[in-house]
Amino acid sequence: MPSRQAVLAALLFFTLASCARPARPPRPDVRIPTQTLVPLPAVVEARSGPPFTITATTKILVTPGDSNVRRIGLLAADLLTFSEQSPLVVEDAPAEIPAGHLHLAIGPGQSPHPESYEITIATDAVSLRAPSPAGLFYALQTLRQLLPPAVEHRAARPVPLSLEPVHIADTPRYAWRGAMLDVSRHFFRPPDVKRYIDLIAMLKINRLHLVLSNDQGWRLEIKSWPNLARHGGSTEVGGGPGGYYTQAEYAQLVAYAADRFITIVPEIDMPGHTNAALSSYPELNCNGVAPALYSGIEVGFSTLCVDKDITYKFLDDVVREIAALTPGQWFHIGGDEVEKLTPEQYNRFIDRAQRIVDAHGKHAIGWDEIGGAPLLPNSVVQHWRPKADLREVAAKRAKVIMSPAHRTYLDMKYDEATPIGLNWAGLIPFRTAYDWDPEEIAKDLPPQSILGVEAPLWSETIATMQDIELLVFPRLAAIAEIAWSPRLGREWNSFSRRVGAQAARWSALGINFYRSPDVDWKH
Ligand code: TNX
Repeated sequence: MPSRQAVLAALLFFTLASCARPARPPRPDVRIPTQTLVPLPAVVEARSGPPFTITATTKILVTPGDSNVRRIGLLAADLLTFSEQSPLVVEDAPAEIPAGHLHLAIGPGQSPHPESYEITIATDAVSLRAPSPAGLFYALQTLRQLLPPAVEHRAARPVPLSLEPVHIADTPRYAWRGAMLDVSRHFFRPPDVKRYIDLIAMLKINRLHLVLSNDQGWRLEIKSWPNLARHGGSTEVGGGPGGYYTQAEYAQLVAYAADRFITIVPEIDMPGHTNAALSSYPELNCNGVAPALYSGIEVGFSTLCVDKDITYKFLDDVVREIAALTPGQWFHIGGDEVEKLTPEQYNRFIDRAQRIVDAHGKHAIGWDEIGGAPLLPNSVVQHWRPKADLREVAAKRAKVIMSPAHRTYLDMKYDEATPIGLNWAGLIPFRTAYDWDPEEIAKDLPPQSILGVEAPLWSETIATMQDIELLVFPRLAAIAEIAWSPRLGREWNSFSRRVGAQAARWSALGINFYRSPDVDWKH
């Protein structure tokens, strides 16, 4: 018989234990596999047994008949091939899957979510399964992080490659997992944008919002208004030569992103932030006089002439041409920081601009200032001002993308010593970028109205790819995990350990990441 004291102690223990900890979903196993995974998958279970070993005869077997799946198969072969001479073979999977190979399958799994996936690694077989190619692509990103970082050095792959047995079942928390790149303040050429796409794809980001116009530059060729790019694209912050994408180059970026399951979201900021357009066409100005090009970093001084018909003809042409080049559903109209209009003028303008976007088959997105204007049912609000009142947006039942500046603005400095970046929204050390949750910040919004999270990178102080990488890595990993991983089970100590494990891979990829003192970097 246990003593009365022991029974009481046990009772007390269980009572305390159950009070102290709210019910949590099962935590992913924190043995070897998860320690390298960012963002954290929903479920990770280590399995027993010897590892699966990749040899020269290992095949990649793919569900037949889908060119996207075959393409992902080739990416897998590229990742796992250890001899330049004999790439792993990619083949249509037979009805009976033989042992010894990797199987990439389209098929139903534990979750119907199209971006979900499952990975099963056993001693004699590896299977990646997803309801759609996007899920398979994410499975491959996870598999990549299960391989030693040395695989990133093509010529010096460790042989043999092996994978520890594990089962992963993963699905994203939010549909919108965005990164934003401002190519207007400083222009970035297509090779830089492609590298950016490659890097963000590793974190399962699925939207790239490109800011294509601003006071300092117009960055996309518009055939019906050629001076926009030719003149409006001819400078940038600091007075450099700027530049623009031809429509063919833009279409290539869209396709490059789509191959990595990233949707390009173009932004033409209006009615403010329009000096480059106003400088290109005098008739867009209320007084008919074109201002000079601008290469400073002030905001709020420019606006389209909202009472002229030509303004809406201009917008219709611009939106039509860009919409035709952009398969994604969204068109971002900016709408931020307008100081030269009355609220009535502003709201009327936003209403018309939104209808133009709608007429060209896209959903309008605007920065949170548009929350006061009438919104169409499909319009989306992007929350950015830390103190913005979201109650009106909630009442209008608009969907919201969360980009609170004091957490997600990648152009804020990490600390006083960061050589580039701004600080108007505060310093954002790495941990600050991670330790928050969209539902907590958006208390006035019903959780189901939160479409997802996006991290903007404004480029007033950013001129090179090295600059981009310094500010984006590691903070985008924090935003990606907030956007992808279940809220419960996500915590700083685990996250910082897993990010520390990326150091060797990021170094191998030549990423100029910031070695935040918040992390114990493994090399
Ligand atoms: C505010 S965020 C802006 C941008 C600047 C950025 C700099 C937003 C909608 N407007 O025009 O580039 O701050 O951090």
